Order: sequence, then structure tokens, then C-alpha cells
Amino acid sequence: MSKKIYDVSQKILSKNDIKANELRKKYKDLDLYVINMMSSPGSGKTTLLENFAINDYFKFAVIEGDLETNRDADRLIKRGINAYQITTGDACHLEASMIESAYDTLYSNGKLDDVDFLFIENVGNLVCPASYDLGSNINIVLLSTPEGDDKILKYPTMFMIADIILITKSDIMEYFDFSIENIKSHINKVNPKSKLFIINSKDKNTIKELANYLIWCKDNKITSNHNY
Ligand SMILES: Nc1nc2c(ncn2[C@@H]2O[C@H](COP(=O)(O)OP(=O)(O)OP(=O)(O)O)[C@@H](O)[C@H]2O)c(=O)[nH]1
Ligand SMILES: [Mg+2]
Repeated sequence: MSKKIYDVSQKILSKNDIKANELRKKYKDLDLYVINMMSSPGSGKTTLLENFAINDYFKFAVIEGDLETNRDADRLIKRGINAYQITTGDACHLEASMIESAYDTLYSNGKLDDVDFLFIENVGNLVCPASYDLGSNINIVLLSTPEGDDKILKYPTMFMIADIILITKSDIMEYFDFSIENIKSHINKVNPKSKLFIINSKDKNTIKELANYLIWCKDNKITSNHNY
């Protein structure tokens, strides 16, 4: 008896890609600049968004992704940011269909009015989110110094789809033998076109420099075209 083998992963990805293209159109219609933030759990994604809010560099909304709890959205709502929490249960990444319903809710509640940026904080995970296009203009991948300076080489797929690589928690770098020279050499091997920023939440200037670059990206309509 002959067996038919279906490539299921290919089918799921294609469905996601179609939805991601629909999202891209929606973002464009509202002139929203959308940034997908990805990293391991605890690298500093929400802290960075809190800092953008505290310093009021630009107007933004956030779609949060976590397995459980509304904690991250609540942190941002406390700072006056329109944030919508998706809880994925046991899914280790966000998919375009999840973003679509979050986006539609934010939109129909007027939470995207007068907003220039939409940040999507993906589920903390250095592997799965890299396979799912969410229609974003650009991707930011964060790596905090306690995680170690070998992660770009060990998890290259994630760093390959990064437009911006953020080394976070630079204030505690010295305690972890974390070498920026190693990072630069690994970026050169994996994704030399990406832009590197070294930031920490205690140094406002590092956050401001990044915020200004994001404004420049939006003004210049920088949009990446990655292979997911
Ligand atoms: N020292 C130091 N700690 C930081 C910095 N940024 C974030 N943290 C701390 O790191 C911890 C995790 O930060 P979060 O912003 O919650 O990290 P996250 O990436 O949003 O985490 P998940 O949403 O769970 O994936 C918190 O205790 C922060 O206070 C930094 O620049 N320096
Ligand atoms: Mg978070």
C-alpha cells in the first residue's frame, strides 16, 4: 500500500504567511510602524517598553504575548500605554491569526488612534517565534548579558531575522564575562546587516539613542523582507 506524506509544517506556515500579508496591509492603512520584539524570557523586553513610555519618545501601543497572566500588559497600562495581552497557553510563539484578533480589538476600541508605533512583545523564547511572520516592519532581537555572549552562534535562526540586535543589561556585563568583541564577530558571521545597540535601563542615553533610531526607521519607511 502506498503512503502519501504531507508536509504539514509547510502548510501551517503558508497559512500564517497569508495572514501576515493581510496584517501588513492593515498596518499600512493606519500608517502604523510595527516592531516584533523577540528574546529569551527575562531579557528586558517589557522593561524597555516601560522606559519608552516613561520618557515619552513617541506614541505607541503594545500587543503582549505570554503563556499565562496579564502581568506585562498591566505593567504597560500602568504607564498609560494601550496594551492588549494575548495568553497562548502552551504555544511558545505568537502567530499572525492571534495578532489579527488582538489588533482588531485594539482598533475597534480606538486604542490605535494617534499611535505611531505598534510593538509586539513575543513570547519569551529564542527559537519558535523566529518561524512566524507577524507582518511587522522590522524585528528586534534582545540578548541580555547574563545569558552569555555565545547565544548568537547557538541560536542563529533568531538572530538571522533581526534588523536590530539589542544587547541589554550592559550595566551588569562585567559580572558575566560578556564580551562585546565576541558579539560583534558573531553578528558578522550570522547577520552582518543588522544594527547593534548596547543598552541598559539605568542609562537613559542608551534608550534615547535607540528610540531616535526607531523614529528614523519609521520616517524612512524601513521595512525588512525576511525568509521565515
Ligand atoms: N540590571 C538590569 N536589569 C534589567 C534591565 N532590563 C531589565 N532588567 C530586569 O530584568 C528582569 C526581566 O525584565 P523584563 O522586562 O520583565 O523581561 P522580559 O523580556 O519582558 O521578560 P518576559 O516577558 O518574561 O519574557 C526584571 O527584573 C528587570 O528589572 C537592565 O537594563 N539592567
Ligand atoms: Mg515581558
